[in-house]
Amino acid sequence: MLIKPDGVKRGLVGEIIRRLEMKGFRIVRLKMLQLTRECAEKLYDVHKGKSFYEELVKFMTSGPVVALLIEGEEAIDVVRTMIGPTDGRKAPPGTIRGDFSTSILENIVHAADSEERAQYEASIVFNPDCSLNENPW
Ligand code: FUP
Repeated sequence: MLIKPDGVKRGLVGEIIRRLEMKGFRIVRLKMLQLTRECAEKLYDVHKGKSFYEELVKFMTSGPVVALLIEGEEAIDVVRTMIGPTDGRKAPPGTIRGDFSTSILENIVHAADSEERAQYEASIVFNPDCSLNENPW
């Protein structure tokens, strides 16, 4: 899971981690980093060529993000339910996006949608080469 630049800027890191922990998930790795363009592109490889791709990569590299590796019962499906649908305007209240976003692009969080993707994404965000500056502050 990633807390995106808007989530970090708006001071929602604690609230998001609180929700995950209250639910019963374990945070097994956690890192703040600013993604390099190359790594943001790898992260969103499936969207390459789409109309919003450039804007998405720009946004994801615009500030620090928080990367979380989460463990727990059916973590992928349950976390996806907790974050809600992509568009913050359509995400129901009670979901992270539904409670904190009115945008499809700036939607606070990302969560992997399969175990394979979770492994792929973790290998990117926890790789020191993907961090523009080990201490973005
Ligand atoms: P999700 O799995 O809910 O994060 O959504 P997607 O993989 O479909 O999209 C990834 C990101 O691309 C979104 F978080 C924001 C961006 N996006 C847009 O900006 N516009 C769109 O129409 C679709 C996605």
